[in-house]
Amino acid sequence: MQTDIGKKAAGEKAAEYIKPGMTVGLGTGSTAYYAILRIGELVRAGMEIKAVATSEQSEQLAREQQIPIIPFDKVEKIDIDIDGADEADAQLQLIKGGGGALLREKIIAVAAKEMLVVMDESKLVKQLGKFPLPVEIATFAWELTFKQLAASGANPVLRLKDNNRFVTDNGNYILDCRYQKIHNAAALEAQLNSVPGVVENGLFLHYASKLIIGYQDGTVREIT
Ligand code: ABF
Repeated sequence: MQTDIGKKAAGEKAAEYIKPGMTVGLGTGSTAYYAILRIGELVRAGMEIKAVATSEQSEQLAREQQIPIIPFDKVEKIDIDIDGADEADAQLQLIKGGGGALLREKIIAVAAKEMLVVMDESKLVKQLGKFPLPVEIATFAWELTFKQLAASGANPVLRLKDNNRFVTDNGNYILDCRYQKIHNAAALEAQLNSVPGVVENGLFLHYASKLIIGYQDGTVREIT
């Protein structure tokens, strides 16, 4: 697809950083998809790596590509985590979670020595917030958590899928919070984490080591 030229270029560029013997985190989304395909080619060509997946979707794709998935109790340290993003700024602050996998993605990202964020040019923004911030919440009394966030100015919307409440891989709901502009991401993350019903938020402020940005002409730009 025309729109995938940038995604494909970014995903394949990220796979070049994978070296034999590494343990790799495999992200979720249509850009990480291309990294996983390329890593599968490397594995089938004989490269020995181990992998963990950030979602059931990425685990299934990895298995189809014959990438060896190991259980988390066998993971010493993740060398490189390759994952997508919904928005990223030049300070490597991200909004993630459009795919609903933000909790597992953040658990993997924090355990990785390096996080390579693969994206096309449309994801690079001057200021985070135009993309609604996904916030994963407990299902218990979710209406009260909704009201808490609404009162704080989050302008939340309960995420639906096929007219039913979207349920994450972890059995939780997601509120998509329409801030439009996020002026102080660190302060917002602390505020969200202070709400008991909030399980995790889609602000990834301290994890990305490098943005790998693919363009429609097939070129790639990196920001570190
Ligand atoms: C995933 O990648 C999610 O956190 C994020 O929503 C998604 C971006 O997907 P895509 O690469 O398809 O735009 O990690």
